[in-house]
Amino acid sequence: MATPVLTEQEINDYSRDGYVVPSYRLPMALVSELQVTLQQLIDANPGVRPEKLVSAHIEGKNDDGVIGSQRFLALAMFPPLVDMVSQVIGGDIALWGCQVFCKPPEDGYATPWHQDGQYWPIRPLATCTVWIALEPSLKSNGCLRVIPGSHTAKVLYPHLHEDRVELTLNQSVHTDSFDPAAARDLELQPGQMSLHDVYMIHGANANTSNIRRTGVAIRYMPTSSHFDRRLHPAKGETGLNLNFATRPLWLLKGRDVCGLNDFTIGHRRA
Ligand SMILES: O=C(O)CCC(=O)C(=O)O
Repeated sequence: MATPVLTEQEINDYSRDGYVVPSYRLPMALVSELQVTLQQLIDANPGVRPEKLVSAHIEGKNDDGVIGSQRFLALAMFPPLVDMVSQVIGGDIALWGCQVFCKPPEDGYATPWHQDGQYWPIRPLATCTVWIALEPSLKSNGCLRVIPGSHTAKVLYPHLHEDRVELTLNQSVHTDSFDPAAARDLELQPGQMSLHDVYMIHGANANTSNIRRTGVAIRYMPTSSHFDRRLHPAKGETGLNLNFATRPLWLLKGRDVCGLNDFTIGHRRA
């Protein structure tokens, strides 16, 4: 049997803290290829803020308004990533999302404190996000920040709608619900990654440095959950252009345990 990607300790850390930075890194040759793809993605989408490159894994113009690339789909299917995810959410896995969060130097948008589950149509709510750094992600350029253990109660805390333009999304969890002083900064080098749970509170500061910061966030759910296309955020609520009705799903491992997920919708351009 192949050696598991995550160690027992890393699995335990994920379960206790709601996130983990594994010792595993992407091969540098793959990181270099992805850096080229990233620039192509940005160049192909001049009308989209680079923090909001939703569904970057869908080749061609997608229903979230972005021209994506199948190279990000290949990344999402990269066996070590799928194996890692199966170590924390089990062996029946669907890929349902991939967003590139590229924060340009000087004016990269902040990501307010939030829980991802606030605006996702997945019931019961479950997802593991793998956030992969394609560029150095540091305190100085707005790395991901997490509140360890904030996932434990498995509840969604009240979120406020923030109307500022310069945010990657417009929903923010009220600071009555957690202690911002407990935040940990996840500083990562290209090819390093973090995994986080759907309930864990996280965010990122604005990028005011002169170093661009990019992460690819890949979303995987256990197929015991239903991606319910009838549930979608009210227009304008998230600040993201999201179309869950036609979002394609890929069964990456195992079977559709709940039997309700549709793996055909949205694949017409594949
Ligand atoms: O990269 C960021 O600034 C935010 C990422 C995030 O919120 C996520 O991946 O869920």
